[in-house]
Amino acid sequence: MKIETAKFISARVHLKDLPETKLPEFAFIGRSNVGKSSLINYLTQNPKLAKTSSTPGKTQTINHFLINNQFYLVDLPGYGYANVPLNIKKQFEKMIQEYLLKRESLFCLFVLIDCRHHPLKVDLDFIHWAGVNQIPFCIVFTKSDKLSKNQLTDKINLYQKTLLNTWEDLPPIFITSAEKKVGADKILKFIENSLNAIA
Ligand SMILES: Nc1nc2c(ncn2[C@@H]2O[C@H](COP(=O)(O)OP(=O)(O)O)[C@@H](O)[C@H]2O)c(=O)[nH]1
Ligand SMILES: [Mg+2]
Repeated sequence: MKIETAKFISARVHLKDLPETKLPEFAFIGRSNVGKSSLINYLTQNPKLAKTSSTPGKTQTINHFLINNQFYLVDLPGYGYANVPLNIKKQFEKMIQEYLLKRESLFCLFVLIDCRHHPLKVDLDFIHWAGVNQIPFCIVFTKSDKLSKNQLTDKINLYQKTLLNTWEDLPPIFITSAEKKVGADKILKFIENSLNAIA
């Protein structure tokens, strides 16, 4: 799929304030700093679309980007902050859960995982929550440029093995580097196939 247009539409906190739409949404979630905004920019070939930052916790709203007037990419706040007061953390969790559980136009969630990490409890817990709540999701490993090919294979095998301890099937898995421009083609193909399936 070719990205013709990518437009920032809104940054909102409450479900009721999100754009009214029948267009399908593909949302991005993961720990703060995992590379959500960078991936959205890479996918849309627009380095300034979503704000990226080396300081965790930059995106504190649900950000909608309209692509080709056909679907939305949605940048969600990160979960699993280290240095955020508990009440703020709870507020974020509520916002994310409300969106994921109630947004009717959500078609698929991309759960981003930094490929350098061993499976982390906060990610596994989130994946478990998504699975139990039947939220359709894919796993996207980010920052693949940070590992050698062998290291990457080992990490992903370990992750799959860990997930198979709990789940019978694995979700679709993508490997990406926004830095070295790896993996957008497969994600865009997945989105294209999804749109064709709905149409
Ligand atoms: N090496 C490398 N760094 C990345 C990659 N993607 C993002 N980053 C860096 O990771 C940091 C956080 O990225 P950002 O997209 O803002 O993460 P977010 O908090 O999940 O939205 C920034 O310093 C990015 O430059 C990648 O594929 N490779
Ligand atoms: Mg971000």
